[in-house]
Amino acid sequence: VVDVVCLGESMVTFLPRLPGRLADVPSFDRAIGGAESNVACTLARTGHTTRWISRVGTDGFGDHLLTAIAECGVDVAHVRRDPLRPTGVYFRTAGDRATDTHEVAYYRAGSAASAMTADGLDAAALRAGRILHLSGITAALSADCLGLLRELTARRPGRPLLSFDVNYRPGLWRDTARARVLLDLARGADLVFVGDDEARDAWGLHGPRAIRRALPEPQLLVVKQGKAGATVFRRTGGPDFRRTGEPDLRRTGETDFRRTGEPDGHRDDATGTFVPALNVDLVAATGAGDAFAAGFLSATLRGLPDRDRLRHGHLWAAAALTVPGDLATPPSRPQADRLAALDDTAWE
Ligand code: KDG
Repeated sequence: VVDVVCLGESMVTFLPRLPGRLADVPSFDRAIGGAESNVACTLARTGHTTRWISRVGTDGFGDHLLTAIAECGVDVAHVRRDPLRPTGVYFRTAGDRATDTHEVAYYRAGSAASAMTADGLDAAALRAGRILHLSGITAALSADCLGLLRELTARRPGRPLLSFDVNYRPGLWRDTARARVLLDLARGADLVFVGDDEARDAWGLHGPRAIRRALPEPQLLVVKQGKAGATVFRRTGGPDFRRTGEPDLRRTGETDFRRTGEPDGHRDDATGTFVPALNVDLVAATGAGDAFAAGFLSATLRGLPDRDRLRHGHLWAAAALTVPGDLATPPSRPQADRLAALDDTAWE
């Protein structure tokens, strides 16, 4: 069994050598990007088994993505090649560090990945993970991709634990009203990551509690609050957690169930668990959300308590915030465990 299967579009990314507007930057360095493959690569770098499922063109950019992602230790054997459609690419500027704003230019309309459908993918390979990780970016790529996400987020017996990062990308949603579909998709997941800024911009929801009220279904809801930190809400017991059959989560749930002593084993945690983020010198925020998700998922696979899951998320995000590209080397497991175990005062 693979620890985490990630599905989504990846692109060859062009990062500027110099700051400035897209109109002025003279040269770029090639890197790789793609929220879901970032999660797969980051997890693989710390020893988890991961698989990335997608489609790329038969062009050189497709070759490069496959090689680079496989070099991180990710299984890419189930990525399909499309001879008729290109691999997506995108360019971005270094942006303004103070405001963390940058320009992004996507060249991905009609890409190989935008033609992903459930029929065109290997269903057994998709289901083979303890966790299947998806993101809302896929929903914006095409009607086919939205259909695929709808299918994968449908609550069906025997599916893997479903992790969903909302990843609202305004540049991909011409019509903000359409982004409400991300809320429906998130409702089908067991574990959801969402930024409070994304929830405000895409759904008009303000603050962690309002988000939880609108999204009560996921067993775990993680609301990222930018530089302040993140809050996790957990629903213990109940049919959802029994259905997932994910061993570490079940163990945690049973302990909580015995402690709460509620007859149906169901308890909503209305306040959530908040953990402050680390203070870092920001280089580029791109990829930090993916690193956060990878850290949280790693700790989840290891059955760590919620507070430590958030701490691992923050630690891994800090590594990504301090490099220009999407991918950073996360702290080693012993290092991360040592830092996550520091007492609360060190984390304030
Ligand atoms: O999370 C980082 C991603 O946003 C970046 O790699 C590009 O996947 C990407 C996207 O679609 O924006």
